[in-house]
Parts: sequence; structure tokens; C-alpha cells
Amino acid sequence: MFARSFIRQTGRQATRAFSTARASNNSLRNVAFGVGAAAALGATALATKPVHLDAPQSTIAGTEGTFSERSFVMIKPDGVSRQIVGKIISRFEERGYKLVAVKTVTPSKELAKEHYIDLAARPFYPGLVEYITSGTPVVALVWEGKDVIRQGRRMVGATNPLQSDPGSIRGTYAVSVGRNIIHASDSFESATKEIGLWFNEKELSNYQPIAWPWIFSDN
Ligand code: IDP
Ligand code: MG
Repeated sequence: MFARSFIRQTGRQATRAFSTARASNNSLRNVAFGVGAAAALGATALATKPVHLDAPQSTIAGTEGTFSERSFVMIKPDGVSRQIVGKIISRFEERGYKLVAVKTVTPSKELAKEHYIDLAARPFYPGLVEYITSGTPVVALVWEGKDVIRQGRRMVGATNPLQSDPGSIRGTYAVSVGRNIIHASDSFESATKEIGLWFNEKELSNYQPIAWPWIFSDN
């Protein structure tokens, strides 16, 4: 029974639009405020479509707060060089998250700078860009599943390994804040930006892991 209701939900999710749906949310907002209502939806749609001002966001990072939510995770050059890629991937797989995309990338300066642009004013920014563009590749990953952004951050652990829980990835494998082996999106907005920066939509796969009805069902 739970499997059926889960599959019904995933069916709905599979039809979601991948390009940022903020535009459609905005058009719903316009409808709510009577701005171009008829033009935006048409009379029939207006009569049948409920308007949710706080509707969850849907972007290339899936739908926030649902099992279609996606996070961008990157194993940094030190993680690759230390040959712990498999161990890190296993943690996400074992937790139940779905691997949507994976590739090695040797990032350009431009890509690394853009990825960390919010930190451009910080004193460690030039060193951070050097580290990410050292010539050793990174492994770029997209994971999908319920609360994967928040859970991914918990699994990765605090930025400074001194504060990372010992069971977290950084708490297990890292000791230096400047070589903390892994990145994970810190919000739905970041995931949207980062997935779009590192991948194009054709690289993101759409399938259902066989165990998902068990992993994500509830009572
Ligand atoms: P996060 O990776 O946990 O999201 P951010 O504050 O976004 O942490 O910083 C991005 C990355 O910049 C960190 O993962 C780390 O590699 C590097 N970094 C952050 N703070 C420092 C620092 O104080 N010294 C050196 N590198 C740092
Ligand atoms: Mg960050």
C-alpha cells in the first residue's frame, strides 16, 4: 500500500519542470493579486487551480522539502587524491539517497571562482581557488532524496573539522579547514545554483531506486 502511494507521488514528481519554476510561482502570485490573471492561466484554470502563495520551489534542484530535492556534492582534490571517493559515495548510497549524476572534473579557475563567489572577500579565497584548481580532479555529484540538502550537510559535518562530529565525513577523514575533502550545498538556492553551474540537465538521470518505497515511506 505504502509502495503504491509512494509510486503515485513519484509519478507526479517525474512530470515536474526542471527549469526554474519560480516563473510559474510568480505567475501564480500574479494571479493571487489579480495581475494579468486571465492571461496567465485562463478562466478554467483559475476556477480549478488552488493558489498557494507559499508553494514549494521547483528548480533543477527538484522540489524543496520533497523526495525529489537534490543537492550538489563535490569530493575535493584531497578526497580524490586520498582515494576515498568510494567510501564517500557509499555513505550517501547507504543512507538511501539516489545518485543522479557523477563525473570527474578538473575545474578551471573561472568555475572554481564562480562556485565560491560568495567567499570572494575572504582572505582564504585565493588559496581556496588554488586548491580546487590544483590539477587533481574533483568528483562532482548530484544526490536526490528527502531532505538531502540538510541531511547532506549533517553527513558532511562542520566546515572546520575541529568542530565536525566524529561520525561525519569531515569528522572521519579531515583535520584541516583548508583541506576538508568535501563540499555540499548549504541551501536550496545554493543547490539550484551549483547543480546548474556544474551540470546540464541532460546529465541528470531520472530513475527510481528499487528500495525507495521502503526508504521514504511514512505512517
Ligand atoms: P562549507 O564548505 O562548510 O560550506 P564555507 O564557509 O562555505 O564552508 O567555505 C567553503 C570552503 O572554504 C570550506 O569548505 C573550506 O574548504 C574553505 N574555508 C572556509 N573557511 C576557511 C578558513 O578559515 N581557512 C581556509 N579555508 C577555509
Ligand atoms: Mg559553503
